[in-house]
Amino acid sequence: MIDLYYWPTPNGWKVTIMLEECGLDYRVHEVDIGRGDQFTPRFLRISPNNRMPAIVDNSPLGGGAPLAIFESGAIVEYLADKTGRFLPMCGPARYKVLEWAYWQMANLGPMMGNANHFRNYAPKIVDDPTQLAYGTRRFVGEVDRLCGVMDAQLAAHQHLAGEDYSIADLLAWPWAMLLERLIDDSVWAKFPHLKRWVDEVGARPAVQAGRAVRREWVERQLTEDQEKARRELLFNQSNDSVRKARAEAATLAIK
Ligand SMILES: N[C@@H](CCC(=O)N[C@@H](CS)C(=O)NCC(=O)O)C(=O)O
Repeated sequence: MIDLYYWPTPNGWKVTIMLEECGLDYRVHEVDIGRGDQFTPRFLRISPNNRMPAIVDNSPLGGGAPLAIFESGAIVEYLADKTGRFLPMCGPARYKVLEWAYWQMANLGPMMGNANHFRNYAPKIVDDPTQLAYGTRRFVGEVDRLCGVMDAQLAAHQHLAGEDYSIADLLAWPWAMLLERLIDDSVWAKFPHLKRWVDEVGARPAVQAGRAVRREWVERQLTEDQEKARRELLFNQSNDSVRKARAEAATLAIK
């Protein structure tokens, strides 16, 4: 059994999609990042970067004590190695998949996250709109560039790392399918091969099941005050936000 520490966001869906694709048994634990669950010592013991998703595999690959892993890319790569699915075990094809998996982790996710921040959250926090122009242009421009990278690859290949569906696709899809919401629907006319792939991957039953896990948690309506507190918690962090809890976390066992 795998314990999944989760909140329904693109990085969380990568892991639920992989768990569904592999048919693994898992138990979902709520990490409400707007309420501050990511700062508790118990969670920091598993995920020292105070970010979800994270897992604890109680029957880890290779045996031994329960294994805690944080970072969605590392979790998905581990599950691929554990099950022998969606990532070749060796040889050039493995590195082609890893190339695109790491590309997603270092590029598409962070750039879309920052573009979303400048477009949708920062205007509610920063009073002077001229302060937002540079950041918005920088990150929305990077997202546009990255869409071009994916579109060219998907014009030549069925999937991101070649002809086969792999962890590269299921890591990139949860972000890519949000492009329309981040930019607008003109994005698909500009990147038709990307659109073809978003639709095909999105039609997979495991992708739909993974995307739906605990969807109701984010459908709860927050009051204006709760929204404000959530923004304060998420966008105002420093080392001091976790220093005390981290010290306590060091004294805890994984389970
Ligand atoms: N690179 C990390 C990013 C994880 C991440 O940013 N998670 C966000 C939600 S999508 C989070 O936990 N945020 C909590 C916070 O900002 O305190 C991964 O892919 O696992």
